[in-house]
Amino acid sequence: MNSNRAIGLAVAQMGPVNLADSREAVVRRLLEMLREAKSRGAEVVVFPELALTTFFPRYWMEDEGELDRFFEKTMPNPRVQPLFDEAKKLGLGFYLGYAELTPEGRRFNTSILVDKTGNIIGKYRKIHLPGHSDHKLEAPFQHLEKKYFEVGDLGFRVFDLHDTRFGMCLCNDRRWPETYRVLSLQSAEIVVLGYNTPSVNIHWNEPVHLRTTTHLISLQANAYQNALWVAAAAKCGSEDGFHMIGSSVIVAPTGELVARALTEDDEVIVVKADLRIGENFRKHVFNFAKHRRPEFYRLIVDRVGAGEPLP
Ligand code: CDV
Repeated sequence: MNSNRAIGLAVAQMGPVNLADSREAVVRRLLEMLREAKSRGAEVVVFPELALTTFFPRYWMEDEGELDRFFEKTMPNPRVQPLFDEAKKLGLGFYLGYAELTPEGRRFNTSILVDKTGNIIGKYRKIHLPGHSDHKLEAPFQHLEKKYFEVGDLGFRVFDLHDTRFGMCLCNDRRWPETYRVLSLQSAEIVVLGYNTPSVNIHWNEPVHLRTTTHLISLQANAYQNALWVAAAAKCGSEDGFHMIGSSVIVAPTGELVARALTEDDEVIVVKADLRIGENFRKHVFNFAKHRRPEFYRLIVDRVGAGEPLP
């Protein structure tokens, strides 16, 4: 475990990636933020979900060939290699979200954790896929994660990086308490995640400000209730006219916002995350071994949807 019990944690928020932007151009932006994060004391940098492309699930596509251009068949690959090389040179770890196409032709919304030597030490495939798989002609845009991705098959696992225990998730996962609890039951100290959250809800007339409110509430409540740090990186602003919320944040185990992005552009926020704060909560109010009562939580795993009350 990390002996000084503090780690330089950075979130590298991204402004829009438009359809016409090349991978090379996107990677150049990531490199710039990597260097800035290093100069400001970061040891690990968190990039967004589907960081290498525009948020393509907003577009209806029937042609596999058309879809393929948004997916990475290998990781790293020549277009993304400069990011791995620079991170190794700088001695930085990072988290990166991208669309994964496996050799068997399976598609996942994926994130990886890379250590300071440039090795991939962890992979996560998104479990809570939001949206729909049908073509909603009446909607202003689509949210086709259920069409373009399979449900992740790797579970919620933890990975040790810089002597700190990390858990990963992606975007909609951050709204589900089960995500964090499964990770905190494996002693996660920091949960890292990327997100693309459209400002407009295509299902009902949700006031725009609620998109940011519910984003922050989800992160803050779950950081506190699981005694861990949360670092969340947005891709935001207007991608070809489709706006997504910003408000990338780093949240302490107290539930407090310690850093928050001010713009909807590429922006780096950094904190020295004191891991002892989480240790205190885990020793006392959230001492799981002492206080949890799983015999009363059975419904959480036995039932999926809400049903009748127990007899
Ligand atoms: N990319 C996402 O998972 N977005 C969802 C939207 C659809 C609400 C989110 O939870 O932010």
